Amino acid sequence: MTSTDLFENDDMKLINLLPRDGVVHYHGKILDAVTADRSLDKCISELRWEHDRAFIYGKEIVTKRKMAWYADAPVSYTYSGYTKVALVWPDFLREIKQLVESHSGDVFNSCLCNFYSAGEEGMSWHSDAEKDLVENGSIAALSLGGERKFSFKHKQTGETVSLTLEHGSLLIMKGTTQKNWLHSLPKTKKNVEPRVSLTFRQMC
Ligand SMILES: O=C(O)CCC(=O)C(=O)O
Repeated sequence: MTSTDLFENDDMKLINLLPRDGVVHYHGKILDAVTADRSLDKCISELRWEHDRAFIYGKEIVTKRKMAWYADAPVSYTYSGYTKVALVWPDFLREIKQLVESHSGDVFNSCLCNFYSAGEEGMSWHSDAEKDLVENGSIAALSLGGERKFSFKHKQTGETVSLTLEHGSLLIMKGTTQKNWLHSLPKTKKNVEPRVSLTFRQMC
């Protein structure tokens, strides 16, 4: 996808990547290469990463990928059977949040950060429709580091939509996307650079 493919027409209205039942806008690269590199380094070295834990079919899973969670206040967030307590934003992450808000027009009060050190780390099909999140709210994902494929699958029809998330790019999911579509970051055997995603969210 090139930057001209992102827009529907000369009004610079972003194309909805989903054919129905949700809205996904890919804004392309919103950070220049130097800023994206610097942001990636800061995220890797300064965020408080830990392996994620989940209960799946009654079994505890510890993920290879790492996560960190930040918010306006030390609120708690429950998903996959675990409750996590947020840390308060470091300044550089708050600045990235403000930039993302200026592109999306939405206000975010939390950020779930994911760190994939290699292609064998990914995230399987899921939707982000937990009760702690605003219903039909926006989720804005800023990607830093190695390019990875990202896919959507309709919960009823099984139809899929995929795109490549570039270094410094922004993807926004909104409306009924989480109700009707799953998304995943597939694992890959390709030699890919480490990647961080900053997923800014709206908590109740
Ligand atoms: O790493 C990504 O871009 C996707 C993360 C994701 O699916 C999530 O945090 O729900």
